[in-house]
Amino acid sequence: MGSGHHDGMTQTVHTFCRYCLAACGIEVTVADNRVVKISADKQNPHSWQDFCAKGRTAGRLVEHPRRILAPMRRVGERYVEASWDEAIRDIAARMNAAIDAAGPDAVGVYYGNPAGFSSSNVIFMNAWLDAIGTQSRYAVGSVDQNAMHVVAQAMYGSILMAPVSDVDHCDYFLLVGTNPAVSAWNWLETVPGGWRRALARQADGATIVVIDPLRTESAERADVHLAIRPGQDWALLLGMVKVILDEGLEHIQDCTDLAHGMAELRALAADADLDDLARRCDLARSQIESVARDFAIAKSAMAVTRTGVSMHLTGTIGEWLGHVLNVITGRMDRPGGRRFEPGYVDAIRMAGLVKAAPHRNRVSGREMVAGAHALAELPDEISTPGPGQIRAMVINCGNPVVSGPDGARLDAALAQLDLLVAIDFVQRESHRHAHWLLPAVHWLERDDLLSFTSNMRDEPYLHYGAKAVDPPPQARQEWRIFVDLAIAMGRPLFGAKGLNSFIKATRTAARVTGRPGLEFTPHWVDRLVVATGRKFNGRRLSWRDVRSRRHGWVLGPREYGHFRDALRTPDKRVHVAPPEFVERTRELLAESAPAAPPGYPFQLANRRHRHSMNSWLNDLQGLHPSGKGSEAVIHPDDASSLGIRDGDRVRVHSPVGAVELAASISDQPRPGMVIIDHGWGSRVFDPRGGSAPEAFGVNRNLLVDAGPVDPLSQTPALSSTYVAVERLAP
Ligand SMILES: Nc1nc2c(c(=O)[nH]1)N[C@H]1C(S)=C(S)[C@@H](COP(=O)(O)OP(=O)(O)OC[C@H]3O[C@@H](n4cnc5c(=O)[nH]c(N)nc54)[C@H](O)[C@@H]3O)O[C@H]1N2
Ligand SMILES: Nc1nc2c(c(=O)[nH]1)N[C@H]1C(S)=C(S)[C@@H](COP(=O)(O)OP(=O)(O)OC[C@H]3O[C@@H](n4cnc5c(=O)[nH]c(N)nc54)[C@H](O)[C@@H]3O)O[C@H]1N2
Ligand code: SF4
Ligand SMILES: [Mo]
Repeated sequence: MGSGHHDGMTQTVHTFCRYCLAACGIEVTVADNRVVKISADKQNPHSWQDFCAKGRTAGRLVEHPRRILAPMRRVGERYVEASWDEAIRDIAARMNAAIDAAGPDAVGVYYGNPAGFSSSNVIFMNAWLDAIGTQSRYAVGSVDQNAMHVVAQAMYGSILMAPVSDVDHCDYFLLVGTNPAVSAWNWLETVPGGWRRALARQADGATIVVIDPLRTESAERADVHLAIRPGQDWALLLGMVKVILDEGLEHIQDCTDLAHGMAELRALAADADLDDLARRCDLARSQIESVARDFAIAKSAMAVTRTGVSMHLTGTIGEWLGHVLNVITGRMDRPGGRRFEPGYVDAIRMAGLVKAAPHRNRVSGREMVAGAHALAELPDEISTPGPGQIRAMVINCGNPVVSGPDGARLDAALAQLDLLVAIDFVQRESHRHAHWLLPAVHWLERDDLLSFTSNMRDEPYLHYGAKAVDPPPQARQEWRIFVDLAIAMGRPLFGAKGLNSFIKATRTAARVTGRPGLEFTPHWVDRLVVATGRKFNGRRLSWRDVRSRRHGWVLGPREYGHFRDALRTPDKRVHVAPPEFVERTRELLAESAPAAPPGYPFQLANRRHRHSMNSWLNDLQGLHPSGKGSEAVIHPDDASSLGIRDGDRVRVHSPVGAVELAASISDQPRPGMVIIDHGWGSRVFDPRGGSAPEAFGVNRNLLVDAGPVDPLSQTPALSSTYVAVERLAP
């Protein structure tokens, strides 16, 4: 078992929570291979401070009463347990048949957010996809962070160049589309306890500005809260850039030496009209002017943009202009701004080694973003006949029917597949048509070294995530499933001839000699990463040190001065006006100001809860005791004009779907907005017991049209969909 110590019958393991990027250090008390208690590891020098109820109750998911404990094969409307041999053989044969009939793209994958919290999952999934040679790759990015990848590529030269926030020195926080009081300070960068640290700065005189259509927990504590019209951050941020450039408040040195494209940026700002921008984002011109001036003249400042900016048809432009604000006011690589953290491995260089061939989808004609196609396109690629049609799929750590747009359409498409394989702990909404359910290993049951997020931490930090308990005997890590599938399909991992034979040889050697250590595991990759990683104090890290630092390891101080060197643009400058962004902004400026379409006067807003993790904890007993959490939150003015009272049943509908739920009256949303939390409406099935599925709330993404997407990030209007609301007869 992992690092820990015994004390009579119980054992204590120090590791970290892998639900979100905060990666809180935790102390797990274990008895008889069962989790007894999880608490914050206060000896963790970096990352225990966000510790929350999700981490505290992680043991309950491990012991989920409906957990899948062995491979299960669908027989009619039931599932029966099978051996791994049977599962791998059957899946491999059916996938090979699909490929023989229609080519490699007939086999596809969707991978979700938790895949990124395993050190081996994505690497070996890609090895298997490369073995097949399929381009049918779909990822969660298009309903989350693609805008950031697109902007990072265009401005800094790498999709992974994610500047970290230097919270402890910041005097002016401009937080746009983020609710760190609930979600923790993380999205491709993480500052442990970031919100509390920002509040500590505020107590010392710093200003916190929150831009959010909802009066969130973070907005409540802000010095300034601007309740912007959703999807219009680009207009506010362009207005701020304009004020700063017009009034000569920019950082001359960085605009001259660091930025490339200032002339184009100035031209764009000059052509925009501040009153027009103010109308678009529904803020007063004077409000835009004053935040712009305060931001520019603050001693130190940072703009932070997150999912509230990205989940719109304008997301990439909003994200881009947030970065532009930081660059032109001299906030990059300076105290209190956004730094580059080199970490212990150069993940940006590693990402650069992956050279995927450009690929366009046959129906939409769109290219991949960050190595994957958009979830919005998946239904058409399954249901449109012809070469390249997807016939077999794996869902790896995902619940796309709930997390993506127009879940009903995706559900109908998944039902048409010849083969659907789900790798998960429980059978959720997106897995209901699965032919095979494969039992996954929870992070409490596996070792992880998350080296590729090394650049995303706000200080050089390493933590070897030890497992706390052993997994159920039949559960398997994804890497093992993908390796076994490639071998059974007779297709070489990574497309590299000889690798499958080598892995098989290590297995034989381990069996014959009785030394399990000879068998290939992803730890070989971890060790290689550490052995070739950055030096600290002139020395490379040793594997033994990595394993022995049970509470996590802060490797050195936070340093400035690494940003310029990390840039991957050919001229080593930040490209502040990529032509495709400028062009798209001009298109937005030419469009008329946003207005609700006839019949759908409201906009659908979105919230996260401290006790939810996207769609996968809402069924956990104890975290949501009342089952509450799925309601339509309506502003009192709107409620009174619709004749809706607190607790009334309402129907919320859009041109693509409808949901029914209880109304809750609150002035948290802007008038004209209805909040329905994301992540609910996923049923949990019972493949072992065969009892009825349990339902938890409604899926608000059934209302989101998958048709229109941001052309740059391919993200749909998850947080600005127009809807109608009506009261249902009691
Ligand atoms: N309207 C709206 N839509 C949204 C969002 C929003 O705010 N509003 N948020 C978006 C964001 S930011 C995200 S990240 C996505 C999430 O979208 P997804 O990643 O598609 O969905 P999750 O809800 O995270 O579901 C993860 C699934 O993986 C399983 N799982 C967890 N750990 C493991 C593991 O180690 N192995 C395996 N095999 N399975 C595992 C869980 O049981 C669960 O079924 O949703 C997006 N969709
Ligand atoms: N408790 C909890 N923590 C989480 C997660 C979780 O599900 N639960 N998910 C994790 C994941 S996967 C991610 S990606 C991060 C996300 O972290 P954040 O991006 O901070 O996520 P949210 O808390 O949803 O905050 C987004 C905010 O944007 C606002 N917003 C919506 N539309 C607009 C708009 O047009 N303009 C502006 N300015 N604001 C808008 C919303 O009202 C909301 O308050 O959180 C992580 N942390
Ligand atoms: S879910 Fe909670 S405990 Fe786990 S890493 Fe995120 S903030 Fe920390
Ligand atoms: Mo996310």
